[in-house]
Amino acid sequence: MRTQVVIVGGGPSGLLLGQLLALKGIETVILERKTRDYVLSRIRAGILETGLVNLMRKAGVAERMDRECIVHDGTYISYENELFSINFKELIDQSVVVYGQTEVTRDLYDARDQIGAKTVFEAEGVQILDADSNAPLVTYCVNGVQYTIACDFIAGCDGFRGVSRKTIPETVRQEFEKVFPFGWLGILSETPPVHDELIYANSERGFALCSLRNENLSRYYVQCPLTDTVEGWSDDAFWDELRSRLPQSIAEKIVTGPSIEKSIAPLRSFVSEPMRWGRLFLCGDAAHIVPPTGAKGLNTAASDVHYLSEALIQYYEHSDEQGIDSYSEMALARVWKAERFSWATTNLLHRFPDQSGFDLKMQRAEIESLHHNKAAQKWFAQNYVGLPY
Ligand code: RFL
Ligand code: PHB
Repeated sequence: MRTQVVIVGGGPSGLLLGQLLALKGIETVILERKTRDYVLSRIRAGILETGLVNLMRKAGVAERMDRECIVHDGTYISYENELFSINFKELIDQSVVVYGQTEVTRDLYDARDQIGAKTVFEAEGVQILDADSNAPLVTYCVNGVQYTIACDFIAGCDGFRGVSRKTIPETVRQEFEKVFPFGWLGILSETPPVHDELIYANSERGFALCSLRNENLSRYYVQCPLTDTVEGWSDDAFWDELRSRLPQSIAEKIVTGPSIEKSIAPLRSFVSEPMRWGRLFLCGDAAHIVPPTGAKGLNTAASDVHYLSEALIQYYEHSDEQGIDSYSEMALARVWKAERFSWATTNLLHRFPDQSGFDLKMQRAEIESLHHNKAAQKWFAQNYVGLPY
């Protein structure tokens, strides 16, 4: 088999890239390790920057998103019993939208079905061969039968635990990592959200986040030790803990109900450089991870997809290699800014096991500056809605 671009990973990065390339007549094959239902059952991001919203429109997959998404002109931050808002619209005349990653992925799979592009599910043992030559190959197995695809390029969109990044030799690859000493316990519940905008809470008992998917679907998180397990957290214990971390006026309005999903995610900052090796390009979580505090993961994956799709289109339409040559540098410049914002908001809003009295005073001073200083708010707003690309 032969195709122009093999995309390893059928998550949002791989699917969006496939769609943008298909619009220009560039043929792709997506190799996904799991089933479609499995990919669609993962509850992850909820906040989309304008950049991603625009890419969805450019890819021709925005119809349902434009109809169903909820526009948020700002967000709320609480510190113990105080609550204040940062209004993006007033500060920088921009906003973000609430539309779940599950929905983004579903829309992209539906669009891929419509164009009849090939997606292989349950592709096992994917291997990328000769990526540093002009004739790379990708091999994989389905039901024990091995297949080989010859291609021009490979897009490694296979997430943090995929094979693509590890294909880049250790002599070339440099990894930068910070693992935070806590995770997020998240639940999804079919209850009306407590607030119409998100609330990021720093409390004595740790961080909490009130988010949502729609008017009857709430998403809440609490910071928890990495040793905690989902089984160890009953729904009642979760609701009690969440309430204890929110200002009283909010806590008393929480509508509780059974959780329909409950999971624990560790928090990590991670970047692998470079994002290109020969004809292999890394995209999204395959190359970088952010702690979810700034809602940047999926959005940073989207900016990679933008740079890579433009580079490949430039190559196929004009035989111009300038875009593919500068991809890694362009993508990484924006990645590091998102890493900085996510790291800074994580440090600002969580309680750390070894935090001293001085550290707490510094956190409080920074939150107060965000509360009262327009310049600090503007910096936060610009980063939260997403830096331009
Ligand atoms: P994904 O989504 O991990 O998809 C990778 C796909 O590759 C497949 N795969 C393989 N396929 C073939 N062969 C292999 N060897 C393979 N290995 C893996 C996997 O099955 C999978 O389908 O990466 P992608 O596409 O780069 O997308 C990245 C986003 O998923 C991620 O950044 C966000 O979910 C992060 N994130 C958030 N991002 C935001 O922008 N806003 C948010 O509000 C937000 N909230 C979150 C989040 C992530 C969270 N968790 C659970 C980590 C909240 C949470 C709790
Ligand atoms: C979510 O709704 O899942 C969500 C929202 C904002 C974040 C992280 C996750 O910063």
